Amino acid sequence: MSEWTQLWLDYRKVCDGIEKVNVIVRDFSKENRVIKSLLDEITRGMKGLTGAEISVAIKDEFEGKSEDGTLNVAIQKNDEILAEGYRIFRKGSEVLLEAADEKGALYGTYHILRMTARGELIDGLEKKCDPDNPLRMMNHWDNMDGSIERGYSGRSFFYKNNEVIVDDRTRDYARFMASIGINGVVINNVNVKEAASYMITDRYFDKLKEMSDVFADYGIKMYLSLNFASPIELGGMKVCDPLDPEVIKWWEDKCKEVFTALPDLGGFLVKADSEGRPGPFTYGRTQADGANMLADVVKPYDKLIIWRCFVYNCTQDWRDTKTDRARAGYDYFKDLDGKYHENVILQIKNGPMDFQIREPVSPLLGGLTKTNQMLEVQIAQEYTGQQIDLCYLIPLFKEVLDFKTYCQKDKDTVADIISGRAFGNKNCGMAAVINTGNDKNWTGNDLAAANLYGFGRLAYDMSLSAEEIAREWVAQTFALEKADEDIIVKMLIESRDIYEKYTCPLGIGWMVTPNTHYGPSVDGYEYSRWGTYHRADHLGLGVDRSDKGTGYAMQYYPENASKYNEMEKCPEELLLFFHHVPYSYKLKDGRTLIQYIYDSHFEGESRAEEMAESWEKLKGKISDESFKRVKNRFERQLYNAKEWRDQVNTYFYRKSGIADEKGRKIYE
Ligand code: GCW
Repeated sequence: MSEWTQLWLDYRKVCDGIEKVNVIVRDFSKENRVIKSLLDEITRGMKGLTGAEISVAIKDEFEGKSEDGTLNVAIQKNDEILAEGYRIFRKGSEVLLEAADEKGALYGTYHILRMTARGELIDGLEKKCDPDNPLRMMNHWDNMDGSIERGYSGRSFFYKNNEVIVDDRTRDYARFMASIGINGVVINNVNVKEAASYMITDRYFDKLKEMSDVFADYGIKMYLSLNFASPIELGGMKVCDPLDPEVIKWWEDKCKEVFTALPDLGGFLVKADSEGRPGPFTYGRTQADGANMLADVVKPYDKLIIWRCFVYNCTQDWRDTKTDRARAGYDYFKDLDGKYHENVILQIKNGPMDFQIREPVSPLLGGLTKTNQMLEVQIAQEYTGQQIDLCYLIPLFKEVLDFKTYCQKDKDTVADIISGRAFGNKNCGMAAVINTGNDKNWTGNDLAAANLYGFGRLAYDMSLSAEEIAREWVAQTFALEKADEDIIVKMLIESRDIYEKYTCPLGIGWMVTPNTHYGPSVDGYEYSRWGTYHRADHLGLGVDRSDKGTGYAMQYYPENASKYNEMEKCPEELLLFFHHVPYSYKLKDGRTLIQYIYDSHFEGESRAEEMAESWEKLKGKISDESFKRVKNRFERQLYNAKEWRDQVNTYFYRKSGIADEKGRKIYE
């Protein structure tokens, strides 16, 4: 038994009637590392799924006549297809896979295996796929001591005791990523400290080169998070001012060293001036000064600087109701639009705060029109259940992508902007803070792997629906009868709504246990320095972000600003994000706000119970181990849901003194 599962690449036998699979590769070089991986994978996959004998030949034509029970797969080059895209055709026993490059061929191979697993590789098939986003990245928050910041599935499989690990698990990880179309991986935490600062020194070059080679076999570029204060910490300099010629010279020498040792490295991700990390502000410089300096230094090597926009004042005084953390990203970055160099990408979290279960879309997305933008989401579920509570996040990501920013007449959605369709740029895409660790099942909760799978598939093809993605993942992971597949798909699809209902209401966010961010603590952050308040009193709750409050709503283009600015027009799911609302305020369905809070919390908890019950129906239909792991997570989720329900209800009952109309149990 392996120490880890194969996730959706389990390749158990699901297909009858194929006895022989012949694979030939035309035009591509058989020495190419990606083609080698492709051939390994199709051999392994087809063998597993069909039980067939596999023959792989690097020649132009199949030999002999194809007999019944034979599948002939030809992989060939077609320069007319876009980079990293592919075409799949099936006619009779012949399957043709065409791609312009090796990566496209590899993605197409995984698609063939996916369809085989689902019985969809049928006669007459024609499938055309081109990637929507140029960059499709995973961000690891793994530390070199083996811990993972906001990691909920064990320790890092990249590092142990300040050493880099490269082993079979690295290769399996790369396979999983390639199978969902990921082409970039940042391997270390954005908070670069201690040993991680030395990743750009010869202490780690050899091991990192080994890792980057494994990734390259699967068409994946490795990236590193960078410590902006490296000139001080590694170079012994007094400053890291981005405009200081000696600092620039230090970076030039450093990058020469780094890219000589690690030629395939894609570039650097930088968290600067954020939550105690160093940055250009210390020297009175702008974010653009910092990003552009590094971008110019890496340009001769054709590398990227991905610069995070998660910059805000984290030493706020809760008494100050004018400062608004939600405003910060836009305030710091908007005026510099157009000043960033071509190989800089600004990486923007989906919401203006921090990966809450419900937030408006960041107004920076589309607020910037002359700057490369990349969307950052988090599948690690820091605030959305920590891979204990089920929370399938693809519906949330779809909402973000579909959001109309009104930045121009058409092609103005977030999807248009980050894919480059809106402004014709190529340095852009999507990144996810990943949810993996060295747990046997990789993601703590087996069902949390749906987010891992889903993110990659969505980043490649944004037209897929949340349900289609869920179905693909369930089918490949569990290979169940349709009715049982439906049970899991339904759970996934409903899980976000359920989680939202028993936690913080109507976009207010937070109310979590400080530091750990799991479980309720309504006032946990209310008097803290982090800028995350609900402002509840005896009359109502919510943050006034209208033009009469912090003015945040006005950061949007007028169509959205006018909607968010008025309580009556504001989408209800975001009501408390934008307004301080009386408990007696009537929602559209006639219920008062306080009644809505009670109702949603009772409903969320009871639907979580139903979800846990429906899992019981799958006993004996999936592996016992997997069944038990998920069952255990549901037990913990139910405990959590009850705590949330009761603490939130009691809190607002005590504040408002208004009883539940339905007379349910609210503790006093
Ligand atoms: O959500 C917050 C987390 C921090 C994290 C930070 C960030 C890596 O609580 O742990 O630090 O966001 O995104 O930089």
